[in-house]
Amino acid sequence: MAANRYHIKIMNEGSSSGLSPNSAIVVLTGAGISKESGLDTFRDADGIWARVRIEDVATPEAFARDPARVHEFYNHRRQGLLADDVAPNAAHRALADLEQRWPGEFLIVTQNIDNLHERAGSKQLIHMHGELLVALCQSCFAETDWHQDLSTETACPKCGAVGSMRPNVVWFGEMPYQMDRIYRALARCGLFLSIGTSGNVYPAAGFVEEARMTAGARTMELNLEPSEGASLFEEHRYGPAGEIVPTFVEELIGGLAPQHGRS
Ligand code: BJW
Repeated sequence: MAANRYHIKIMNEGSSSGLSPNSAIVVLTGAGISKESGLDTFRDADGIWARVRIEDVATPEAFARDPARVHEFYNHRRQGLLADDVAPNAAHRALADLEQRWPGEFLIVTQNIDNLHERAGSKQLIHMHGELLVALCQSCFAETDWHQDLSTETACPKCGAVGSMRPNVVWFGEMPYQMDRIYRALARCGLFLSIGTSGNVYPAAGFVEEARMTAGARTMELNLEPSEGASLFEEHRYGPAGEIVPTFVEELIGGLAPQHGRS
């Protein structure tokens, strides 16, 4: 097996806790990883929730009360995501590189609804809070790739229902996607990384404890500054994701040395 030809030469920060190259890695990402790509975070001083109220745009009740207002909010963000100058940054690219080169299992669980991880080349990826470039029909539940504006007049291309289309995103009070698969991955991971998330929103904010308690995983926070849940992590790196993530990935990959004399 390819993984057996490697051993870990160096760990980080002088940690003696070894990480086998067969170990599974789970990476949780949040809005901070896309900040340097030109997309806003939510809870920073200049973030989205400083301009709009959650209760007006990010709950099923808001959509039922005023769908045009909610469509306007997501149409604006969809147009922003599709702007020419929005592209994956060095942190997205480093994670795609890590996935390609890591011998063990690897999974990114992103809370982000942008498509920057996949544009960087990531394949093992779960969008737990949905995708901005996908529309969901509330009549037939079809999911359709969607790059245009949505409105209360939009017809579902699958069933033809008018006024039943919504952005395929997870609002407060709704169940995030693929939770079973996420908890299975957390239960067997050796390393859990949390990148660019404030740790305010559950269930994502609880993944670090799940990884530590269920799998005994090493846990590391990589963020601009200590998050709400910083004390839950064993290790920390602080700085812009575009700088600290590539550096950490290089350390991990650099620690994979070919072991001569074994097949
Ligand atoms: C950088 C950086 C740089 C900046 N480099 N870093 C009471 C107690 C516990 C739970 C609840 C409760 N009451 C209600 C709940 C549940 C609720 C919840 O968590 N509420 C809290 C507010 C308390 N959760 C839900 O309702 C969820 N569903 C649910 O729980 O279902 C039931 C269930 C039960 C059991 C199991 C499973 C499920 C659904 C949550 C849906 C969240 N939806 C949103 C909107 C999605 C669509 C959209 O994008 O519009 O998701 S809200 C928003 O917050 C978005 C994000 O994904 C999410 C997290 O935000 P994130 O990514 O952390 O961003 P920020 O801005 O908060 O942080 C950015 C960080 O980056 C900061 O730390 C910066 O410092 C850093 N940073 N620049 C590195 N350059």
